[in-house]
Amino acid sequence: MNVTVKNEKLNQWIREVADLCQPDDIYICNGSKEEYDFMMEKMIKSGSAVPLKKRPNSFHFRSDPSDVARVEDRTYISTTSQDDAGPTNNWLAPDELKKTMLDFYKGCMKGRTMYVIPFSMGPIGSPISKIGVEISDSPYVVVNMHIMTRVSDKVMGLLDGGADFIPCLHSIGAPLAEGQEDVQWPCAPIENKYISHFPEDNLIWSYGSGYGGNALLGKKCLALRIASAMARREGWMAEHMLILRLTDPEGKQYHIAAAFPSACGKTNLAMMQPSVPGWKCECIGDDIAWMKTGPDGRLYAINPENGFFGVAPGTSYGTNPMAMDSIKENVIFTNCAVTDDSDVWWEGMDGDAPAHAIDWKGNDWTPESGTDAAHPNARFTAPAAQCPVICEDWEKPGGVPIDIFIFGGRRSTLVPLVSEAYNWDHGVFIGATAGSETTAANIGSVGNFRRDPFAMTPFCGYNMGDYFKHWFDMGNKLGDKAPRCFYVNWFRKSEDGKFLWPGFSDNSRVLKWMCERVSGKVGADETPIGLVPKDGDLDTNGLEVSAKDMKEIMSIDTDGWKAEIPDIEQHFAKFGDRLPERLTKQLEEFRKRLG
Ligand code: OXD
Ligand code: MN
Repeated sequence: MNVTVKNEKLNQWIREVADLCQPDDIYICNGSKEEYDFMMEKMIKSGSAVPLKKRPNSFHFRSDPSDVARVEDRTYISTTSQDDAGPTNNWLAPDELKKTMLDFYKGCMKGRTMYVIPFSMGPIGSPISKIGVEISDSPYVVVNMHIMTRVSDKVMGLLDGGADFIPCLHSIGAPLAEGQEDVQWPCAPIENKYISHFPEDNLIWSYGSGYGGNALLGKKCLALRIASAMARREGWMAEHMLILRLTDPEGKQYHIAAAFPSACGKTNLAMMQPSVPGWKCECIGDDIAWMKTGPDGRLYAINPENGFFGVAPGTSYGTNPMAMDSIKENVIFTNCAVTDDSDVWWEGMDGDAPAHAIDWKGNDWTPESGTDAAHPNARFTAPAAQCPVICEDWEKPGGVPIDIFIFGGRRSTLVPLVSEAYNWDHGVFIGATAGSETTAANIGSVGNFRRDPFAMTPFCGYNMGDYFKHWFDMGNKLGDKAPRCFYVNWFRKSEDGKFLWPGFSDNSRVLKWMCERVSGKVGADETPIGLVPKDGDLDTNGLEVSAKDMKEIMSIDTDGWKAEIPDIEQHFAKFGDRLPERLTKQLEEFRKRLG
């Protein structure tokens, strides 16, 4: 284990972790294709990766049935004072949490290789990017990090030159005793899993899970939880937002950043192909936006990621053709079904279900089985560059200027298709009160309503009251250059339980209206909840939605909104004196508008 790197902080950390976790071996990753192929080869031999004959250079993995999603209940923001983590985060004191986790980490990599993964979140060298180093004992993590982040010896070069980095320690928590045979997906039991963040030290410790956001630490842990805390300190924004560019028929570009909770269609919207003629949509990112003010005072966004970790079920040529075309080759699939002709399949894919497949648990499956063939949170990991509509500026170091913010969630009732905030403060109010029905992206119940401010509830690395204040501070800084704020709901249902809005490519109609608002081409009607399209302004040409349903989609049920007020009050009360006065004022004004 004679490993030395030139960066002294990194060198020392590698040594400390190796002493603690006692791996058999240490391997420093360089991000090369040879490295990727070598790791895959190893995992094919061990039986954890299955090559797919129908998709070149693509592989399928099956996780342990207990390790299928993010574990919000086991996720901690560990600050000296509990108040700094706030009411929406699990908290343990850093000393206590570190002590517990150090006990788990002791000898946890025995029988395994410790991989050191230097990565950049954001284009290497961009002034908005950050370097992380993940230490992990999971080869599955290494290959996923190759796709999701920029793993490269160029990053090691920057570290050699003294660049700072965010240490991200990960172990699956499954040491192997001498001669012990490995299992297909080693991990620790749920009660021993910890996804811990120490924002005061810019430090991440994850133990016990090998799945997605619990284990690929560049994504939710670094790019959202730690980055949001850094962003607040440094005056920028790290948000759970897709980024897209929309170009109108005259060639004018608009950049949109949209925050929706997990598994609410961010990937679909990010790659949407407009049904309105003459409009073009290009994808910049599907999950995370890092935004800083530029020299012209506008807000510029980059996508810190390098790939898509998308929810597979429901993805089809009907719902997201660009995603389907992004996952033809060089993809890692997790927890899908595998067909007899060696392809993946999931519920909602185009065409008929296969007559027989092996389901995500490894069992024989037929359409008569009555169970899901793919886990509802089955995922694909695909390089962003493979998306046919990836924007040519998606890696522009300085980012793209944001014109529009969209907030939203899954609400089967009450919330209309679209409304615009009256001003920045009202925008912060609609973001702060956003709510959604829960999805399978987290372990826990599905379909329950929860307030999910700015879709950041699971991802804000500090007190959310302070996070609201940070939004107001950013508004002060941006002044009249601030993006305009909108709220959407693609998921409203009729009384008989049918979706009222077709969604997908027809969402372009809503985006078009937003752009026309920004360019001053259309007016809007004032309502208690915000500004809504005037009759005829929302482009419904060729849309197969009845006038009655259109009316219902846009209807505003004043009594229903009045009934929301006590819940919003309770939601705000949780933040105590950390709740900005400006939000209380917004609630007052909302109440008055409702009459
Ligand atoms: C994701 C999530 O994986 O939000 O993006 O869960
Ligand atoms: Mn997400």
